[in-house]
Amino acid sequence: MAYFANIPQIKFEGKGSDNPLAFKHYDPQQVVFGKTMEEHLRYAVAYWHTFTADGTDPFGAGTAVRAWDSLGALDKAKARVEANFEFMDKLNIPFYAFHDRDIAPEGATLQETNKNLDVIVAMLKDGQKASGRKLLWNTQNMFTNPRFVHGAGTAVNADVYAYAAAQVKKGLEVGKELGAENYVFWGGREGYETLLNTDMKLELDNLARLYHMSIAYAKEIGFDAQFLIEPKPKEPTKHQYDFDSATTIAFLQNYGLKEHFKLNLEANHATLAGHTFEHEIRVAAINGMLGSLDANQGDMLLGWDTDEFPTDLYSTTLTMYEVLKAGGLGRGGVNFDAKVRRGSFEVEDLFLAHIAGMDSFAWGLKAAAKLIENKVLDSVVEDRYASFNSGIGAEIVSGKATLASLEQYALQNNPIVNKSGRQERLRLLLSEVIYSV
Ligand code: XUL
Ligand code: CO
Repeated sequence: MAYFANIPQIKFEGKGSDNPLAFKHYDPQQVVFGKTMEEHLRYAVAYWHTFTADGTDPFGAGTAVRAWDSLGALDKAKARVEANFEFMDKLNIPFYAFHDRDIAPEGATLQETNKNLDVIVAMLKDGQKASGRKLLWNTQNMFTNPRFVHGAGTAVNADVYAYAAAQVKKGLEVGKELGAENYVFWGGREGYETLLNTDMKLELDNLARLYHMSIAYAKEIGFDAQFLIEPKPKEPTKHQYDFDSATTIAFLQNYGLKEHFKLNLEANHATLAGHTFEHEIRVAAINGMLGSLDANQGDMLLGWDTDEFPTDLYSTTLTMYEVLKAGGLGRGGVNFDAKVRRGSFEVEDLFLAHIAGMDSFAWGLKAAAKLIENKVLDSVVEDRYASFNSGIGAEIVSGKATLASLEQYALQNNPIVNKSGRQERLRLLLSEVIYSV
């Protein structure tokens, strides 16, 4: 069955086109900064937002109108698999990503749940083979079911912890079966509400134990995906343990896990943590931990994870600037962890939203390449730190300087002369580059 029969194949038509169902910037084969756009961006569809979610919010029922709405649970899951590959083909998106519970319904027991999963995974495997589309990553949903009310890998109840471990084990097997490039851990309930009833140390130790067991099992079954942790500071719990890049890296280092993981960074999670997306990417990159991106954006006027499709060109440009500077995404990609607004309930909106995100990131990629090729920011940064290239600065950087030698220098160096950072000028230059590509 064709689920999107009214939607044409989405093609690149260029900047002059006024066809809403066409790309104006994303030209997969166009070479930018030494690689095709397709190779740089490695776009992925987020299964949960695109095929599973229906627009339900805390105040109202779902609004989405989908061809599979009236089907029973397992038939619905099967229809979504077909829709997934048709959707990826129409938009020419190479990857997809899912949680276990997005793709198949839970049964009455873990055995039944795993059986449902097996049926759908077999279908996904066939779909991947027939289409050449691939799995960017899979993960386990250990936050929706009420059993995870007090956590999963940080559960207060050992029975829940054991269940979570079983779910991760199955997730790793599914990832191997489908050749996932990465395997994600996002700690939806790995945090706490109040210290009055929480043993933080035990929870963190247990979380690290779960990760060590996962590494061991992946090795045992020969699943060689890159493991990723996705930081988020809050929501659903008040204090999430993987708060941001820096906190997560420190956790991984403390528990001897750093070499086994990289980070999956999400724009709206960064802003919830009080950071920009580019800050999170820079922190990961300078620590050798940049893995993959969940592309979306928040809303300046709302304080929660709104997961909007990314259309802010300043953000997509600065994001791709960080990615290019870091040497690319490697096995990672740009996964649209984004949902259409509740009012955008038609199937066509799913396409329009992905086109908006894909064009905005392609635009950002072109602008970022130009920023680097024209040394727009590099020359400013080089000049700003030039005092560390010679004289006393070179002595500091080489490690020769001591407190005594620096004191001797400071005592006779009067007055100190500083230069302007020229931030406003740079912001305008950035705008000029974005609108020139
Ligand atoms: C939640 C979120 C998750 C992860 C995967 O905010 O981003 O969907 O991407 O569990
Ligand atoms: Co995400």
